[in-house]
Amino acid sequence: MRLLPGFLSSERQHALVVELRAIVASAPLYSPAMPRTGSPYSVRMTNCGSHGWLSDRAGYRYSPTHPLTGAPWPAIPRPVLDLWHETTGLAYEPQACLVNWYGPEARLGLHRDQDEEAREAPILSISLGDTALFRLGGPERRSPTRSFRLASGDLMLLDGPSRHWFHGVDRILPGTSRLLPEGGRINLTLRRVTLPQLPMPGGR
Ligand code: MD3
Ligand code: FE
Repeated sequence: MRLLPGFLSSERQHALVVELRAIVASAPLYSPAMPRTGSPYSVRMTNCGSHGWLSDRAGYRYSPTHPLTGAPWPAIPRPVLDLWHETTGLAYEPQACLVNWYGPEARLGLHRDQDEEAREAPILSISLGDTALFRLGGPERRSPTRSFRLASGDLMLLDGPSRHWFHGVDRILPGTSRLLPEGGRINLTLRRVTLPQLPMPGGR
């Protein structure tokens, strides 16, 4: 795992918020439901990219369209794609950009990200707005965990073994950022879903 605290200047953070307001205008935030029980998450979500992550009574999956509007997800904005290439050094693009919106009471229970066919592709997380108390465990649910804060402008790159570790958001620390006038936290999670084409030896 690579934590990149303060990676984004305040100008870059503001530019991302402008892009996100346009995304939310065409792909509105919604409250996903937990598999089986159907109880709502406290986090509201939307997506951009070709593959949007969904949770509902039927389970978890990637979908090309918004569950309420039926429209294709908006494209991942260029500045977000630039961050992926800049931090991963990879030539292939991410396909999913999950937008998680946390109000002051929202949290995300301990879980693993395992709905992707591209199991070894890294995951990039971008934090904006209020600071989160984040928990990172290990390969088993019972593995020891450590907690740290994710502040506005911090990036986290999950690569290698940490890609498969348990993690969650214990709580938001309200009033810790002035980036979002309405308060709250936005996390962008960039993922590759299908296996990337392997580069050919010798290129072309
Ligand atoms: C550690 N989101 O959407 S991002 C998720 O802050 C999710 O909204 C959290 O977990 C959030 O699935 C955490 C950081 C993150 C993302 C993927 C990971 C941490 C991770 C995968 C493995 C280990
Ligand atoms: Fe996750």
